[in-house]
Amino acid sequence: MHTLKTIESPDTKRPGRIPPGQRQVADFPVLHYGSIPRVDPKKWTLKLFGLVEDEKSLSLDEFLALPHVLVHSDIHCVTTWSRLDNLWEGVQTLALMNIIRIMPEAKFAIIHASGDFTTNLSLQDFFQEDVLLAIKHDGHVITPEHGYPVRLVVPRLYFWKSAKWVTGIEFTSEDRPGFWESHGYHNRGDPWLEERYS
Ligand SMILES: Nc1nc2c(c(=O)[nH]1)N[C@H]1C(S)=C(S)[C@@H](COP(=O)(O)O)O[C@H]1N2
Ligand SMILES: [Mo]
Repeated sequence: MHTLKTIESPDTKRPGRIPPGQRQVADFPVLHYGSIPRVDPKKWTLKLFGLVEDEKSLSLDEFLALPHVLVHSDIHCVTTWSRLDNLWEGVQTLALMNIIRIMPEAKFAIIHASGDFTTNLSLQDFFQEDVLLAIKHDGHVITPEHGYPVRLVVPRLYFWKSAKWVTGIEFTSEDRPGFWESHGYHNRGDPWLEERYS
């Protein structure tokens, strides 16, 4: 069998893995604003747009043809639950660099998801090696409530940055607060610094 490369998110190697103010859970809570979209995989596209040389719209088949990796990471939700040892499969955001040319003026990625949800990341945070567009969690296709068909996973920031039901990535020169960031959440969200609210 073909073995995928596994990337260890650096937080999994900390001697104490639970950030301040968090508690460990064994289950996998479901949290989001609005209702769970029913995404038709045949119609799903990933749009890469904004400050790129050629905007692209990938079908699910085209997206799945990109190289896959595994990422071992911890989840820290701002509502204080942490879920350790998650194994994600998907496409590293770094792999997008091979299919688009991002303009030098671009400094931020705005992640777009079903139902007009957005979240913002600096390109520095977006292009860490443990950040991926995930299709599987712990060996199973991601369920509709957790973001089927494709969700972002940003292991080193609070989980609200990990947009479910991703539909596009926009590259911008100016930062633009996303949904939760406009509703009082911190602009960056580092759990080790307790960047919870702004
Ligand atoms: N599209 C979308 N993605 C989202 C959200 C949302 O409201 N819409 N909520 C975020 C928040 S606040 C959290 S805590 C996590 C929860 O992910 P889970 O339901 O898989 O645990 O999803 C994040 N991704
Ligand atoms: Mo959240």
